[in-house]
Amino acid sequence: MAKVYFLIGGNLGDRELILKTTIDKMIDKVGEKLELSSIYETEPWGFEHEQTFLNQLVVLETNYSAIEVLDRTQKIEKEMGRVRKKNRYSERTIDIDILFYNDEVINTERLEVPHPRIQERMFALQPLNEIDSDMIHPIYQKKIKELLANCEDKLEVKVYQKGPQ
Ligand code: A4P
Ligand code: MG
Repeated sequence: MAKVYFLIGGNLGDRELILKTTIDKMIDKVGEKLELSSIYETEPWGFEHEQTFLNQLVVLETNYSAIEVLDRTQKIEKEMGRVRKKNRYSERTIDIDILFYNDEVINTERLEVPHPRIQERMFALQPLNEIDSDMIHPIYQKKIKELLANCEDKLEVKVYQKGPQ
């Protein structure tokens, strides 16, 4: 059994309904729900767009390997109508990122775990901090609350709907 932390989010369409539907599909296809964070409203990181994101942390327990989990979450992104654009960072209906898979470090062409940009992003650190502030990042060997205290990202991240959902 593996404990997997996902950050999901999007800034197009009915953002709240898309989060809820995505979580239902993840529970159906990936694993059992352990925890959900509050829903956060977050300014786009890395690009400009008029519509803010809704982001949420999802923690599941799964029997699937990390790459099988990625296959399954990418299938869900497709079902949810995600259209990939050429630009590196762009607007989207839903993105499902694997932040942590147990405390494993994975570096393959398709999959990097822990997600390489957690420490630069308040929209990832704040929901992580809500759920597990003492968890140790397996590469930096620092607690989430320490990464949060050291993060210089100034983009706005606010609670949109307080959890648990
Ligand atoms: N991939 C590698 N590692 C992972 C992982 N840990 N989890 C590969 C998920 N996928 C992983 O992803 C590109 C490729 O990353 C996948 O094919 C997979 O094999 P993608 O979903 O096609 O593209 P993307 O998400 O647009 O690009 P990227 O570089 O993954 O961007 P990020 O880091 O996901 O950032 N601002 C706010 N406020 N909220 C957001 O949620 N998200 C992004 C996307 C940017 N700005 C944001 C937000
Ligand atoms: Mg992504």
